[in-house]
Amino acid sequence: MEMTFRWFGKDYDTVTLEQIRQIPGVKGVITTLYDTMPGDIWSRERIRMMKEEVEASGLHVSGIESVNVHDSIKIGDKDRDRYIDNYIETLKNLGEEDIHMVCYNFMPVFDWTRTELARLRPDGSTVMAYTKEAVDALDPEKMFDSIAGDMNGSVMPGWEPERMERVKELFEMYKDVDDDKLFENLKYFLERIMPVCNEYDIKMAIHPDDPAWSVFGLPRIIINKENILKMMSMVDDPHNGVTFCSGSYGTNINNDLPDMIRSLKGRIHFAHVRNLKFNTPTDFEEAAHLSEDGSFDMYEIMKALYDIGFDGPIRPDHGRMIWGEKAMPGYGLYDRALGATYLNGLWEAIVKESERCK
Ligand code: DNO
Repeated sequence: MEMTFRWFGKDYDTVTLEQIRQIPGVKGVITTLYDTMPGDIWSRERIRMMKEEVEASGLHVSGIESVNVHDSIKIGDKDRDRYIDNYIETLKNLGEEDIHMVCYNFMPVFDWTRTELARLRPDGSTVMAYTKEAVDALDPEKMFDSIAGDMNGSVMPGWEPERMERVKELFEMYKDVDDDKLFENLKYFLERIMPVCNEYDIKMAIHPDDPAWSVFGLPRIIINKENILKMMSMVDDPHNGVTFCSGSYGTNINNDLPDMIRSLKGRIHFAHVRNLKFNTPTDFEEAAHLSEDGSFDMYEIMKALYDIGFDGPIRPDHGRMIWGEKAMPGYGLYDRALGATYLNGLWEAIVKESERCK
């Protein structure tokens, strides 16, 4: 595996490339052109500039998170082919610039959803949290307003204000889309992009729906082992793979994370590893990466990745806000750097132990 760090670009991130470079074991960043909209074509020139900027700091681009998918594609609207053509153009341009992993999601309307961005923990850190009761009581149109105050001035991925202004319209557009239809639209999209992914060796890594269940009655399909295996077989191409995100699949306590990892051998192209702490089955908060701080056995997660021969990029995921840092919720420097170091430590121990037992 290769330890990486997510970076939103210098105009959007409080963390600098110079800081990332000093995190032990981190050589690559996962980045994006954050100012592009779903459906835009990413030009080669802009991709090259992004790469050069990252490389000038001594790091390299390990992959993209995300090239977002236009709603017309998810809905299966009549203009979807135009947007798929644009997506293909972007993939080609990324391939030409030697970038080979693209994370994306197929979630309707909202990307990941939390009900609190700064829940105070007993140690004084703040974390993102989710309670089902809060979602049930909330009008989806008010979702953005209810969390906007805690964004620390950042634009959070999937929660761009321009998009949130259109929530009502978006809900209307998705009204005839159920799980089956969403699966069909995903299949159509994947079948169209696979030839270019093969030609340029671009590994597509779908991000799970977070949380891994339907919110506000919207269909959500990338939520469990059964569905993800269905997706793998419906377009059976090694370039059709997943981002294994422990914090997203782990929202559903019935998902056995190490078992899911083992069932996806060869198809995990990217890993997000983080821990959650469940207070009740419907109330969880994001913990430190350390197993003891949350509900997951992080050793078992890393061991499963090792056992399937995972060799793609991995990154620590949402961190707590600690040591007075003010940053995009989940994406500060300090706690994610601690997470990277801890995950690297687990990995080193697993590798050495396994080699000793051979
Ligand atoms: C949240 C992220 C997601 C993820 C997208 C992938 O912090 O993990 O926003 O990047 O769903 O497209």
